[in-house]
Amino acid sequence: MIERLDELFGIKGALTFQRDSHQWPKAILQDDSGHRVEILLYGGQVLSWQTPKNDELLFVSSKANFQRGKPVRGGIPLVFPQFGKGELPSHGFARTSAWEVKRSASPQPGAVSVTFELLDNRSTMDIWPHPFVVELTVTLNKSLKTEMKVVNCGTTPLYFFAGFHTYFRLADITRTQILGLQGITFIDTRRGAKSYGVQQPEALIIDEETDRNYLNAPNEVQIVDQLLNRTVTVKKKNIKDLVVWNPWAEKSKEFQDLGPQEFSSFVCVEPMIVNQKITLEPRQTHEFGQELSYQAAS
Ligand code: TA6
Repeated sequence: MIERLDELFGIKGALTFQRDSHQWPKAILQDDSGHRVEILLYGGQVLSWQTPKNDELLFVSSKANFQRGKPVRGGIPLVFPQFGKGELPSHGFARTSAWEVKRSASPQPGAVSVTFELLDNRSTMDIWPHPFVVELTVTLNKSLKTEMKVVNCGTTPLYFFAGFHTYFRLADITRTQILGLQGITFIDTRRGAKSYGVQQPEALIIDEETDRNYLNAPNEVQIVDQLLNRTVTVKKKNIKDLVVWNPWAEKSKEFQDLGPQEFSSFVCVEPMIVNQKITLEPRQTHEFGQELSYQAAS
């Protein structure tokens, strides 16, 4: 399989395929400035985004599950067609499905992109009786872009929520600021409650369990890691809302796939279609994405 993927989609010096330590197929992208990204075909999940100095910008739990049918905690889990808990598995089935490689490209010199595809299948139709195509395109060109395209292949309208549940690696969450949300209304969804608030200070500093859906959020926010002197910028496109999540110490105990102290090493900043579902008429398409970039201490 790996040889076949390399033969069909490999790009010399930019895109290759390997099996990870769990023997799961993954794509490895490298741009000409030495950035590196790894993407599992399982879940279409980015698990690593590294700087040319091999600094890891994403967080993956040391206790992450690598068992088919279970989500991998970390990197950029895809949310589709449901956000959170509901009739479907938490955050939908995209992140626990097998994606196929559809195409690869070098869109401009030094850049590389690979597109994965998920189609409806017997198991999705059993729980979500809608024919669909979802494409995920990952592009690395110093910045990291993840873009999804959803196509309604049925004869009735398709309703879905979706987004990118990105885990950003931090030196210490108490020395981290999230900028760009001042004045934005959010829903506090901790423990299922639904209370509203408005982001008062310019800098959101997380010092307790935080689970907020920021509504109609700005298209650009910054995550400032003061210890590492590194700022990551999250830009969203065609996505209205932004979720900020950290379970903190107590809630972390509920996750067997998260170490007890690991809450201090990540924050999830998630461009998310969460407050209003998307409605797609038959044969209609909806495209949306995020672009991640960073400034590091020289
Ligand atoms: O995005 C925030 C959230 O919905 C939290 O409420 C928490 O459930 C988190 O996602 C993790 O969900 P997961 O299904 O990946 O354990």
